Amino acid sequence: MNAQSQERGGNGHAPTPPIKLTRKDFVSDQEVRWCPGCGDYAILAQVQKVMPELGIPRENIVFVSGIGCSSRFPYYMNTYGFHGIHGRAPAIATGIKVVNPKLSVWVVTGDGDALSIGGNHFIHALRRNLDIKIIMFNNRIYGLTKGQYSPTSEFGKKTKSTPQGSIDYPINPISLALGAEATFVARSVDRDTKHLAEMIERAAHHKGSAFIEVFQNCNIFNDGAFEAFVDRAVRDDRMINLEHGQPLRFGKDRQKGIRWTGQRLEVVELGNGVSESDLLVHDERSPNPGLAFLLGRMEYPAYPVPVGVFRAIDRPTYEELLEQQVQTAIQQQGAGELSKLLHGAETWTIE
Ligand SMILES: Cc1ncc(C[n+]2csc(CCOP(=O)(O)OP(=O)(O)O)c2C)c(N)n1
Ligand code: SF4
Repeated sequence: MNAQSQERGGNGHAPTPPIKLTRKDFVSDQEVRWCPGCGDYAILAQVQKVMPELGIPRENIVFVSGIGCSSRFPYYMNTYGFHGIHGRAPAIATGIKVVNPKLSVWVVTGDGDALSIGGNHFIHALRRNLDIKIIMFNNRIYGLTKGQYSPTSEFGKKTKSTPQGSIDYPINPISLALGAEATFVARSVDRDTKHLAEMIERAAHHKGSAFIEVFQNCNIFNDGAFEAFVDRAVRDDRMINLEHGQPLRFGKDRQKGIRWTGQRLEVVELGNGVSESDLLVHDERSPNPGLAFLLGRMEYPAYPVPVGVFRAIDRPTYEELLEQQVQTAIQQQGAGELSKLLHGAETWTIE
């Protein structure tokens, strides 16, 4: 933990006395009930690894979820937790954060939970910029209900509920989060443990709503959904790591890059008149999300698939603005009395 994060309680909150916790402190006594080989284990392991590094006492941490395999997550964290109802974790998290802003509030959700039944709640949690962290496990399927297509399943996907292939166009979660004005948007992969830990840590230190999409393998109902580009043998050529201030380079020998033609993004080989200075430089702090949006649209095989932080900007949080409004109202009109309000002039007696 750096000095600055220690001073801020690791999450931009009120200072807390330094505490020394380990990964084991965050492992609960609950039996983990995911299928052997599920990508959820790797994500759980990275969250449990990062948590002690934040220096936040466990009693100040809450994990909130909806319904799904991924949403069993709060049981496995030795922190406070709330296993909610399908799609409504952002609403529960909003309530928790607003009444107790010093808490570190995390939402764990699946692509079905967040983007189908919970789409509306998801969008508005991001738009309001509450200081909550949303980790979305994207396996492009409904796992818990045994393999129906989800809002991120690809067009034509054959599942138990789409035996002739899905005729729904999928949502791109990064585009959606950016469109919802999220101030922090990132993506990682379950098996890339180092990168995933880095993204979780970045999200934790971001002051405002943070969204991480994690490509997660459901080895039972959608095995290998991301294999075409995450496989170790090909990933260097088929994925690109976004790094702030760095030119967009990728490939085994970093011989390829992304250039802006003036109209669209283009994959180029370096050499033959193309140099690094021709490549786009990633700016995660741009106030305009336009470029981040274009990067979020890059898909294999036309483009390398980006991971990393697409956007990280500063904006006052909802709970800060709310507190300011309350204090201003108190200064202008006094603290007020609930009983007076309830029995004020505009009440009626029904007889
Ligand atoms: C109101 C309501 N509608 C539907 C369901 C059934 N249901 C439970 S989990 C789920 C989808 C889970 O998929 P996802 O969020 O992608 O999570 P995963 O299990 O893949 O981790 C559905 C439709 C429910 N529990 N409640
Ligand atoms: S059904 Fe899929 S997502 Fe659910 S626990 Fe099993 S492997 Fe994981």
